[in-house]
Amino acid sequence: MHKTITTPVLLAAAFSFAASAQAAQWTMATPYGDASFHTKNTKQFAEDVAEATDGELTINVHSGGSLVAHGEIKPSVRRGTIEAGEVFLSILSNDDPIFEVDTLPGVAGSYDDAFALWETTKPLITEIFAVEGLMPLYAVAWPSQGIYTDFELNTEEQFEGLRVRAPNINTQRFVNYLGGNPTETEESDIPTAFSTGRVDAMITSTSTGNSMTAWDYVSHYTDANLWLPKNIVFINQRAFDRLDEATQEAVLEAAARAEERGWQMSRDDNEASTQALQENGITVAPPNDEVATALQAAGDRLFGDWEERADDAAKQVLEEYRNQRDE
Ligand code: PCA
Repeated sequence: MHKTITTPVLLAAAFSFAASAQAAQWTMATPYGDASFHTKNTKQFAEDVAEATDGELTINVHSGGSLVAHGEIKPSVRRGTIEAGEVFLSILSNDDPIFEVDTLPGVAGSYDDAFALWETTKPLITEIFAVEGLMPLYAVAWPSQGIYTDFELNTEEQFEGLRVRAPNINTQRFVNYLGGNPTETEESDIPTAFSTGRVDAMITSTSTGNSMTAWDYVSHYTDANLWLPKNIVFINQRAFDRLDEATQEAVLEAAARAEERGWQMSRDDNEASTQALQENGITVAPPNDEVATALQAAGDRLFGDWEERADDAAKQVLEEYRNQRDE
């Protein structure tokens, strides 16, 4: 008799032990390698969450596109195959033109402006993600984008037929307008693209030039300050809802810290990477007048394109950002 009463109690106690021992495990994918400051920041975020929750939530970060290819990360998080992901925000431009507003020339050319653009676009981006059951956690800018070549870039004609690696569709359009031949290539495939002769040049940041050892295949970096595109980190809403309140709070808090830390890391990495490029023999210089004029003309066309594609909500947000910036 005694036994039949105590057993269920003991079982319940054992079960609750088992439940807390079975802490949540999330899988997260990012296309960027371990040498990228973005990945370092994201891994720190995962560590912060594990620490703050005492291991109740562990996030396993798979970097370098090793688990899920870049284009599959958002669909995988949406389906819940993985719980979290990081992508280059502007690769989502086919879903909505608001996602590529940070790869347009003349919109935000400094870290302060880029951050203000993020703050202004965040509510709309969050809304669009929510429709798919996704929740953005934070976004961090790359340093501004420039042009890597294996010659000194000083005339407009040099763009003619130049095979340029670009990280998204918008940058490909830009290359087209300059007269070049764009190829979309993942960051991790950059060395192969050069070594197999598929590309002669690339558009990316000092950071990616540094982490991909650009000096192995190019000699010049034209610091054109085209735009400061962002990575976005997001999670599956259902996975988040399954966490208890304290764990949810810990995730949001760690995300806020990751965002703040990440923007500073970007600034610092830009400086360190510029130095690394130079130390490894790359000539870093701003565009001359002729090249700057050509970039401006291509940029104007790119912007015109975007305005045709963008819906009223996206245009309105851009307007809001501009009004704030120009105040
Ligand atoms: N590095 C990434 C995105 C932008 C950047 O600076 C890349 O080139 O793929």
